[in-house]
Amino acid sequence: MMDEIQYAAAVNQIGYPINGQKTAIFTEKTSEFHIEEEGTKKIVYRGRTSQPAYDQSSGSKVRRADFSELAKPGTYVVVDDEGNRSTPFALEERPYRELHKGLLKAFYYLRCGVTLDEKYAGEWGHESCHTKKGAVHGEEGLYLDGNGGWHDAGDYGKYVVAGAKAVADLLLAYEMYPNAFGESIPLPESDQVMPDVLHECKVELDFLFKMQDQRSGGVYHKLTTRHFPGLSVMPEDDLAELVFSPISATATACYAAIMAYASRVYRSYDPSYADRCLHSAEYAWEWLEKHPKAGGFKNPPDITTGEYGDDCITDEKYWAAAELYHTTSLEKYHTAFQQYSKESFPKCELGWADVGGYGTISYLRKGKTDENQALLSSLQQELILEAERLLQICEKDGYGISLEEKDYVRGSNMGLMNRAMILLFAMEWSSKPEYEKAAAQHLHYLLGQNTLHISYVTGFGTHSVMNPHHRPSVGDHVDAPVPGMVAGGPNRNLNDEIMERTLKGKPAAASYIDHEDSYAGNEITIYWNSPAVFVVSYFNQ
Ligand code: 9MR
Ligand code: ZN
Repeated sequence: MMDEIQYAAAVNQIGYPINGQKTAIFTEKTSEFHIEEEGTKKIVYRGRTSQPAYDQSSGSKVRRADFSELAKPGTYVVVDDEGNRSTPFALEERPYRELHKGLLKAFYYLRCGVTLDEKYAGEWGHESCHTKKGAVHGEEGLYLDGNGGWHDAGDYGKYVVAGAKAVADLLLAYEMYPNAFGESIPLPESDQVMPDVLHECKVELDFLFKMQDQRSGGVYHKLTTRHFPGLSVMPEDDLAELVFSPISATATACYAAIMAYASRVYRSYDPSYADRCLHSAEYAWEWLEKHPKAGGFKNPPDITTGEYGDDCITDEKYWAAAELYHTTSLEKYHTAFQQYSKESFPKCELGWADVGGYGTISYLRKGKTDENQALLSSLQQELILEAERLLQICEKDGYGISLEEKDYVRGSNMGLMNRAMILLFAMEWSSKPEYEKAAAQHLHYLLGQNTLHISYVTGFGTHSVMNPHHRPSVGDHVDAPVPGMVAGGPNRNLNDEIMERTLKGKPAAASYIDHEDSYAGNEITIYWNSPAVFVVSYFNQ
């Protein structure tokens, strides 16, 4: 089935907004195509494809087609001139409503420390997990509560820098595109007062509070077992001792940033919660001031779970200063921000390690004050330049996205969604329609318009990821994976055994196997879902 499909046009398997850009990608042979209504087979559109062009990342020649003119709602298939049929897709006013809720619901499925009831979790429910206190590494006899939050990924660890990126994307999505969040998912906490996305982020924020050392303000890097459990171990059966890894500067700075940000967002719903967020952010900042030389995190010798190591701490401090300044308008944070901004690090990156983009966007969104004109415009300029650079890559790419061959590395789908975010940020200061169109291509790729014709979101699309490297999806005896989760995606470095064994010699964009053992290509994480929520929010307003 999969082989057959790969000769047909690659499309966004969910669909396209009526007023959006609609594209399909063909192999080099097809020059004419038509579009049929799925049920009646009535032909509603005929078109020609572009000339074939070599696409470096997929190692093949492709032709593009744009059928944006077709604006009649319905379910369609694209048929090429040899009769090959694409998967069906919808043209609708808002085709991503369910997808948007599904991507957000994934965070609910990743909740730790609570029972996932059938009422909300359906067949993917499980008992509560990881509820015991954790031992503080290096402090004999000290045990602390670390209940709650989200499991990070395919594993059950809880890592501060990863959580901060995920919450930042969700809060940005909510603040920038609130209309996308009108519908309830629903969650156990859903009420008519606060949008579900803020309820969900609160789950993680409430956990993050517990990661702060009350004696110093510093933040423990992570809370995990010492080693990863087996792949089919359900969360409630993962009973090894939990350990708070030592405080790190990156965790502390990301914590200060996300708490300062949260305090703005939650203020109108719960002022005392907002105060608590801000006080703890400032306390974390004090720790950073007292430990100017603190370096990146390294796993202690007895711990082998994810390291989330990072030697450059300037971007984390830059982000923290930006959010604290944005929230408080205090000159000391502005001074610090200006100071850090002079150093050289990427100012438009949105990863868990390179967080400069969050600092930049926070500063830009605060807007004009009396003293900051020059820095404001230079950062704006930098963002636009980055968007322009990405646009140029899109123009050369066969699938219209901004990943180059070298960018298909572990978590390439995060790179994909992060770059779409940058294009959408740029729209705020230079509303070029090309930015929006390019961002849409990134989403189309994620949902099936790629060389493998696969939707990288579990449960969404005709051919979507079925075997993610995600422990509950492996261990729960349910055939279908937990839905709404974004897989890491193609990774030309083939960093796991199954990739190494089965994908040698494949082009970069085809370096992917839908296999549960493929942690370097088929894992899911909170911070691969979160930028997808952001991007889908834009297109779901
Ligand atoms: O995605 C992360 C990758 O970039 C790093 O090289 C790797 C090693 O630290 O960690 C990856 O993140 C994993 C984390 O360490 C543990 N949870 C699952 C993450 C996704 O694979
Ligand atoms: Zn858990």
